[in-house]
Amino acid sequence: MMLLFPPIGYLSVKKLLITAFEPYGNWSTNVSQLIVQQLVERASDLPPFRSIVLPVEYCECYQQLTETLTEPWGFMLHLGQSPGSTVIALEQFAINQKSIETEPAELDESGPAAFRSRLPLEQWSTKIQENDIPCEVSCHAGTYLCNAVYYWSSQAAEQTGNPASSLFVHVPFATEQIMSIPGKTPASLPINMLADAVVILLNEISQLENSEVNLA
Ligand code: PCA
Repeated sequence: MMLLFPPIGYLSVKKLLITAFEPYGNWSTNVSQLIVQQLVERASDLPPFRSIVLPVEYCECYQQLTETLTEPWGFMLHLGQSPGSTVIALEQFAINQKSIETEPAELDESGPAAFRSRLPLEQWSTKIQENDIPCEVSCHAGTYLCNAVYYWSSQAAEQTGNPASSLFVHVPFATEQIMSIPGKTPASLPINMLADAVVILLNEISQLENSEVNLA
């Protein structure tokens, strides 16, 4: 299935940022990066976007992200890999906590305990499911870098007066990514299906009212 982006929504999205992560742990690729590559290939059918690939290390990631977030983005869509997951997960909460590869601690001692998404995630999840792609709204993005990026981005969105301009999406492995792994292969979905789901989200994002996300 190749989804075409309806041109009507294009004009409203002025500055769209999509972030992915570098490979980490035992994996030589990160599905978020593979999806961005697919989006770049489909760029002529999509609204203009800029993509960055973040390192999976707290300090470096924070530095690179905050530097990028000094620009006024209309929307920030963050993608991350969720090993073992069977569905695309639209994350509802970013929590002020880190505990993986570091001592348990708050991400920001003076920050709020959590940010809750104000986007119509259930509606968006249904849209994706209607295209036969497994998707759900997930409570929160865990306590690793994905959650940290969502927290820092939600904080930036709040500070710039566009609280509904950030979303984190956790993505299962792509089948193409794990086929060569010896032994029992983990759960996965085809890369085209994962990219299609993100295209559906971009379509929904582009249809948000300007007043909701201040895309101008
Ligand atoms: N997934 C990890 C960090 C980077 C990524 O792609 C996470 O779920 O936090």
